[in-house]
Amino acid sequence: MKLQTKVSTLVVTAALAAASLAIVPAVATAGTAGAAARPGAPGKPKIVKVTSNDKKVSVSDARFRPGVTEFRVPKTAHRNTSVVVFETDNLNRAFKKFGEAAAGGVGSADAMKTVDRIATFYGGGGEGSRWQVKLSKGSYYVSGDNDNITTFKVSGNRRGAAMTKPDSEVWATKENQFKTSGKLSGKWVSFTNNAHEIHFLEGDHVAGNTTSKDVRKAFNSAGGDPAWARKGGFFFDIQSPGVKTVHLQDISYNKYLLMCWMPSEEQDGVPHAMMGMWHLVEGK
Ligand SMILES: [Cu+2]
Repeated sequence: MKLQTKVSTLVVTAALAAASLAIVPAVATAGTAGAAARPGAPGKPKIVKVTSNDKKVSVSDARFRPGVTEFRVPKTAHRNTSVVVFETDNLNRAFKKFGEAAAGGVGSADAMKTVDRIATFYGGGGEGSRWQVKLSKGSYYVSGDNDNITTFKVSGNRRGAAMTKPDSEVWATKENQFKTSGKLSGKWVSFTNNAHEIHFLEGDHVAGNTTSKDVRKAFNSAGGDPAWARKGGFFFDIQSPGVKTVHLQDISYNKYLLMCWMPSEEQDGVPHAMMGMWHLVEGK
C-alpha cells in the first residue's frame, strides 16, 4: 500500500478526458415525485441504488422528493473506483477545471477554486458503500467508472425523514484539518465538511503503534510503503463545504490514518494531506 491509496475517481477521470462526457439520463420511472406529503409522518430516507460498470452508471430512481436520501452502491466496475453525486450548471467546465486542478500545474489552485464555485458535491463511495445526505430540489449528476454520468431530479414536497444518528463523527474544520468526536466507531460514521474547500475522507488502516512522527517522516520521504501501513480502510468521496453525510461503515481496526488528497485551492499542485490534512485516530 502506498500512502496515497485513493483519489476520487472523479478527479482521476476528469484529468483524463473532459472532452467526451458520456451522459446517459436515467429513464424516468413512476417514482414518488409529487406524491402527497404526509405531514407528521417520520418517514424513512429515500433509498436510491447506484450501479456502475465500464459502460454506464445508473440510478434506481430518476425522480424523487427532497429530503434525506440514502445512496447504496451494490456494484462498481473496479475495486478502487467510486461514484459521486453532484450538482453543477456547467458540467463541461466543471470537468475541465477539475482536470486542470488534478494535473497540479500552474493555475491548478485557481482551477480548483472554480470547481468549488460552480459545482456542489454530495459525497460518494465505492462498491458496497451506503451513505445518507440531504438533497434539496434540483437536477443532479452521478459519476461512475470511465467518466460515465447519469442524472436524476429531485422535486416535489419534502419528506420528513431524518438522517441516521452517527455512532462517531468526523469534521473537516475551517482550517482544512480533520477533527473527530473521539475514537472512530461504527456502524454509522458522519463526515461534515465545515471547511471552505472540497474534501474527501480516506481512512487507512495503520499499525496500532503508528505515531504522528512516523506519518510526518513518510510524508517527507520519497514515497513507497511505510512499514506501518496495513491493508484495509474506507473511503468517503468528495463533499462540498457545508455538506454532511452519514456512512454505514464497519470500523474494525485499532487505528486509522485519516487523509484528504484533494488539490488545494491555495497552493498550486499541493494536495491537502501535504498541507497537514491528516489525522491519526483510534478505532473500534
Ligand atoms: Cu481536502
